[in-house]
Amino acid sequence: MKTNSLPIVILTAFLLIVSISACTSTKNIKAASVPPNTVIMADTKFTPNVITVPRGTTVVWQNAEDRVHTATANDKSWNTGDMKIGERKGITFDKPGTYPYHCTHHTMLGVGMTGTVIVQ
Ligand SMILES: [Cu+2]
Repeated sequence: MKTNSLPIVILTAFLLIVSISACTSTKNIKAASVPPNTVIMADTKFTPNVITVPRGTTVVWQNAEDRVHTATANDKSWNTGDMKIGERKGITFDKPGTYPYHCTHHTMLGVGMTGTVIVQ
């Protein structure tokens, strides 16, 4: 019995290692292909969490996971609305300032999925 199950254990371990390395390389490709002034929505986080841009820049939010997210100004002055996986939406910032925002679906009492746009 034990001798027969050994190849299965080895095969399972091999497949596990292959799938882990596949995940790692996918992440690397994603990070390398992110355009400038883009905030990725993944793992229920905004990445980068704080983005600094010159005035007149269009910041693009890109949802990279299968959860609906929004980027919504805390003062409600701008809002991407609901975004599904693969969607990209841009907001143009003409006035210098600090713009804290959040996802309406994953924030409670100001804690959770939050970010900041700093316009210089
Ligand atoms: Cu969200």
